[in-house]
Amino acid sequence: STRTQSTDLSEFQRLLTDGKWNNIIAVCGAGLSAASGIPTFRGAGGMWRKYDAMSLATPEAFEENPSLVWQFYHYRREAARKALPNPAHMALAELSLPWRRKVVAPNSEFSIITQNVDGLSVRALAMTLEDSKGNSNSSTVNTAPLIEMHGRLFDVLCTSKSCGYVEYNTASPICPALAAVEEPGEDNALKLDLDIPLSELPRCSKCNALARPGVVWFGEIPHELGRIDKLVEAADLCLVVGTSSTVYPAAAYASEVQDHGGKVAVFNLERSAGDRDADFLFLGPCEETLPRALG
Ligand code: BJW
Ligand code: ZN
Repeated sequence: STRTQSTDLSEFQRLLTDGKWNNIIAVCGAGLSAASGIPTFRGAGGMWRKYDAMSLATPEAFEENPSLVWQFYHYRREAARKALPNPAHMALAELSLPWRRKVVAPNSEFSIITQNVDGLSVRALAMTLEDSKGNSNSSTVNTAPLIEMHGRLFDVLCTSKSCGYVEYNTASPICPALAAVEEPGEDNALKLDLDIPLSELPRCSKCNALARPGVVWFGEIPHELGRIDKLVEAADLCLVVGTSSTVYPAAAYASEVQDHGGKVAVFNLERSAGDRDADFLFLGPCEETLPRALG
């Protein structure tokens, strides 16, 4: 094809405000939270060198060694608790406000579909709403939808099928035994070597069965796929932010948008899967490029 690719941020900004977009979606990944100090899985700044995160993020790993997997998620929960939203989260949160969108991308709807489980996009939205209280003359604001398709680090899920209770729990540590997990050293190498008995791991507060992190592991079905499919089908502009675009189904959304005639803008520190076909490619830290693009 003769698709041409632009790397011009101000051209993108002009196109955004020319009012021709009806439905904008942002498909986000770990790179969005990198500047908040949360390690990515793959690519530049990717961590978990000692432990292969991919081999810990499976139902099989949890079945085999729940103590190991809980230590990993304890570490992840601590990192997310200490982190703050960065300018890229804030830029997306601002675009979620109707009066902001009126200026930046007139007449459009907007939704955020994030693969991240750290909760930083939700916190950014709450902060933005708090900041802009004076701007709104009603007490409730219809912010754009925000879908956390791979779940949340602070959801704790009962493993008993007959119970299935989900609790939102930000306690640190989530159970006394996990207090003994060491902080990672200089090299960020995790030491996940405690052998915690099942009875001392997090338990369901309803039925006392073993609990697990409320995240979506490989082979499990991501959340709200029906709602996401509708948003992807309707999208005429897809912002792909800080994802390696290697994990499905999220990795397919951008090309689905292009297949029905929409445009794609990729914001990534480095080259990533599918970016050859992007209509816009903004290489660099998204905490710098995204606020400029949406500014
Ligand atoms: C920066 C930056 C800065 C750095 N600024 N950028 C073919 C089709 C469909 C499915 C499959 C398929 N083949 C295999 C599958 C199954 C599988 C899959 O995709 N496997 C692949 C490895 C091939 N998928 C699944 O199992 C999914 N479920 C599923 O398919 O169900 C069946 C079904 C679905 C739909 C319809 C019908 C059936 C579930 C996937 C669950 C993924 N879970 C994890 C763990 C979550 C919990 C946890 O966090 O611990 O999710 S894995 C991990 O990868 C995590 C992430 O959300 C996900 C994506 O990673 P992400 O966000 O892209 O991060 P990175 O690290 O890869 O990339 C970061 C990027 O940022 C890099 O590019 C950097 O350059 C960049 N960056 N700093 C901008 N400052
Ligand atoms: Zn239960």
